[in-house]
Amino acid sequence: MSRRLACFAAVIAVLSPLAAIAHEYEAGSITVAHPWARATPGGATIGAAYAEIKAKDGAADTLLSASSPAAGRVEIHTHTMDGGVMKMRQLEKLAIPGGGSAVMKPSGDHIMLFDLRAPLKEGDTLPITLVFEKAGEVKIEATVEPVGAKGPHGMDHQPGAADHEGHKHH
Ligand SMILES: [Cu+2]
Repeated sequence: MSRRLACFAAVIAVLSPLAAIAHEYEAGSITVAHPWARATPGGATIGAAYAEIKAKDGAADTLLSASSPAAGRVEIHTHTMDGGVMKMRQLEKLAIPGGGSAVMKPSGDHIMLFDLRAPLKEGDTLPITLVFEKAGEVKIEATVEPVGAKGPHGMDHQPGAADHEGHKHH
């Protein structure tokens, strides 16, 4: 049933640009597009959330921190390669370029949730508060997608600026 619903949602997103645009949060020069999180399996108490964060032209901003009533602690993370092993590292802040965006996605930058008070279940929404240097607090609701999902709303990737870069390997 949930699989059917997911497919149905994806079809609506394709057919109706409005449905896709609706899942965005604007505050000042900041837009947070398609925030989503992965469902957590079993008794896992750690989760991750992703989004594209855009800033208007000439209005660069910086993501300073994040919090959620659903988690004891929330950090901004990135993945780095260390001797061929992918590792997670905490970021003190994340730059949002003016006229561009920071794309948080699996295997890249992400919002890390520790001490989840309950498992994240597919179909739920996860409230997160992002704190920006200039835009201040921005409250968003991430959709919870299946365990192992690679993108929001049934997509196979995080939509955003990375679409135009091709597949770069750093
Ligand atoms: Cu992490």
